[in-house]
Amino acid sequence: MSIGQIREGLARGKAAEVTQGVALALEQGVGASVILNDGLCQAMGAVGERFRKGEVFVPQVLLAARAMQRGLELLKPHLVAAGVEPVGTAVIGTIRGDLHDIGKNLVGMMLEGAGFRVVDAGIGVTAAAFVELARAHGARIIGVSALLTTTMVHMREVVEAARSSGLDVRVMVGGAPLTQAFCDEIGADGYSPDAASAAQLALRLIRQDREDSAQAQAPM
Ligand code: B1M
Repeated sequence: MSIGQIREGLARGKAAEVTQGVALALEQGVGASVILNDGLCQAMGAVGERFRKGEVFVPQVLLAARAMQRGLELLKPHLVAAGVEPVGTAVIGTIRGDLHDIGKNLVGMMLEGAGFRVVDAGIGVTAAAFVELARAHGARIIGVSALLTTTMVHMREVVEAARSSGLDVRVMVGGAPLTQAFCDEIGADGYSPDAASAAQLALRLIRQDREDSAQAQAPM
């Protein structure tokens, strides 16, 4: 019932209906990841499909996106575990030319849940800005999101800027049009298809770095 209300509310861009549905589902004991995947993400996917077919237009998509953000705000405390010891800092952002930020925000929440301190660089972020923020905050991870086939190409610039900066930072990429093959092609350190696996990937990259430096310091 409440999941249906969430989907319908999101499809119609009604933030109040979405937040009511989310609150009700939480009250009924429905898991946050079920609400996220079966409710919010599924409904947003359907909106995207209708947009692609020309059945709805940018203003409706924008309303749906706002409704989704409100729903995510309610879910955030349930997705992010409290009191986790920070494992490192991650700078996240949406690549330059791209203003889609819902997926990026979700990745940020999951990273926080996995124990990262997250610095959100926002949308339309240049390679230089990613690297400067990583330097300023001592970040070990730069997470770059892209939702457009026309902007994903700029991700290569972030990888190159990170490499030439001399910083000890790993670049991970994600977003609907991306693939592992694209990640390999631009030389990024990792790709993940969704927010939950993005957090696992970030942890793996950090652990791998620690193991590498422990091996390098071990006596011969
Ligand atoms: Co836009 N849009 N949009 N849009 N929009 C898409 C992406 C599109 C696929 C719609 C379609 O045609 N079916 C299409 C892109 C086509 C393409 O490039 N091949 C498109 C287009 C064309 C456009 C405009 C050009 C439309 C126009 O103006 N004519 C324009 C571009 C503006 C710009 O960026 N310069 C535009 C604008 C907008 C709105 C502003 C209206 C709004 C964005 C609002 C906002 O973000 N604040 C919007 C929306 C909402 C969408 C759709 C409908 C939904 C995106 C979304 O939030 N999904 C989208 C269609 C779709 O995806 N089905 C569409 C929910 C979110 C949770 O999923 O972001 O994929 P997603 O994130 C996932 C994974 O991808 C992954 O984890 C998340 C969840 O687990 N992930 C990562 C994401 N980042 C990651 C980073 C990681 C790891 C995983 O590591 C760092």
